[in-house]
Order: sequence, then C-alpha cells, then structure tokens
Amino acid sequence: MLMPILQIHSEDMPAYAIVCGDPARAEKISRKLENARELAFSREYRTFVGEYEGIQMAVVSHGVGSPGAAVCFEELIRAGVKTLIRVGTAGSYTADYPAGSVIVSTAAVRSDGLTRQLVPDGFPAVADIDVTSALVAAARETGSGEGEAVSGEAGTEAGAASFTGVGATKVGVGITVTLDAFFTGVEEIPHRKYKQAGALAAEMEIAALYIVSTLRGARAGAIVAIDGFADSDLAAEYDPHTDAVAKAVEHEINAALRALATLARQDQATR
Ligand code: R1X
Repeated sequence: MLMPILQIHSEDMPAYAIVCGDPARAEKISRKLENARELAFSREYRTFVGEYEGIQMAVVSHGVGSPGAAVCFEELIRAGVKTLIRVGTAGSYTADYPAGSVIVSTAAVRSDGLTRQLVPDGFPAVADIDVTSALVAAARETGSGEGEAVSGEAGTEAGAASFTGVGATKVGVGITVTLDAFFTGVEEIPHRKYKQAGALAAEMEIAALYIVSTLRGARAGAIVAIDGFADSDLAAEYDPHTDAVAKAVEHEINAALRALATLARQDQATR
C-alpha cells in the first residue's frame, strides 16, 4: 500500500525506524546502514531502508514541528513500523547539560497545539519503557566515535541524573518539553516554570511522537543532542553548528542505532 504523503510502500517498510527532523541527517544516518537505499524524498520526508547489525530498519526525516512530524509518524505506523526512535536536537534548561550533552526523553510536556487535537488535556505523552531503557543503556555505552567510556555525577538540580558517556559527552535522562514556537513572539513561554518543575530540555516534536505512537499501538523513544539553552537566562548566541554539537549528534545516532538493534534482537528472542 502506498503512503500518500511519504510516498513509500508498506511492503518496503521494516518494523523499526529512526526518525529525525533534517533530511540531510537522515542521509547521514543511512550511511551507517548496510545495503542502504533511498525509497522516497517527498516534501521534507526522506526515507531510507537498510540493515544495522543485521537488523532491517528505516531512517526517515520528519521536518520541523509537531503537525508535519505527526504526518510522518502516522504514515510510518500505518506502513508497518512498530518501534520508532527520534534522534533530534534540543535547547537545554540546565547548565548541567550544556551544548554537546545528550538527553534521553522519558516524557514530553505537551506544550504544542497538535496533540490537543488528538487527545484530551492531561493525557500524558510518555516514552515506551523498553525503548527508553535500551536508549539509556546504549547512550551510556556509546560514543561519537572511538574512545573510552567515562562516568560521573551531574549536578543536583531537579531532574538531573548521573551521566556516563564517551569523552566529554554527558548523558541525561528526564522530561523534555515540546513547543510549537521556535522564535519567540509577544507571548511568554513559561521556560522558567518548566525548568523549576524539573524539565531538562525543550524541542518541537517529541510529544507528537509519543502521542501518535500511543494512539496507534506503536512504541517510541527519543534522544536529543543539546545545541544551546532554551531558557533566556542562560541563552548564549544560538549556534548549532559547533564541533561539540556535531559530536553529540554523532553520539545520539550511534546510541539510537544500537538501541534499535538491541530491541529487535529482544523481540526475536521472545517471539
Ligand atoms: O525539535 C526542534 C526543531 O526540529 C529542534 O531543532 C529544530 C529547530 O531547529
């Protein structure tokens, strides 16, 4: 069956997918797959399939923002994808996780418009527990390249966690916030409250991923590379094109690939 917006056929789709915002990043991730091939590049949605550690998986870009990303998640699940991991970028709420860190999102604050049109107020946007466990383990074991794993303690601020990773990459685990607005207008976004309540970072698509996956019976998780500060008190000049961010992106990609392969092997063992 042809998915009308992604322009992919369900017959070509594996059960596992990595999703990311940027079509160029999807291509970059696909280069880590064996026998990678591009299935379609329709609007912002670029789809590759290939194998990682012998596991068939897809890599698909979903663009910026929840409504467009939700279209991608819906069509992927309709096409047969059952496990999705988002690999993204986010602004941090805490100096404990500066640019160059990575954070695994356990749940997302639904500060978006899209999910309000899908589920009632108060319905939680939560990650799947098995996907999250696999992601946390993989993020702590993996690095941006060759290197030795290190570990340490992050600060004591609410939501902060112990970290491990390769080199200077910190791995946080906690709640993220999904917003619609990237650039601010005249309305205030309650960054300070999110931060005080213990959220670690803000981005623009995870709530949509968790809600659509919950609604449609798929499982999902997400990992983000920190590329600056979301909170205006901490805001430095936004520059996502630094070596530290590139290293964190590489780290999260490696972690997501490893986690997805682990989950697939667990599924094979329990079938
Ligand atoms: O999720 C956010 C969005 O997709 C993070 O980065 C993008 C905007 O640059």
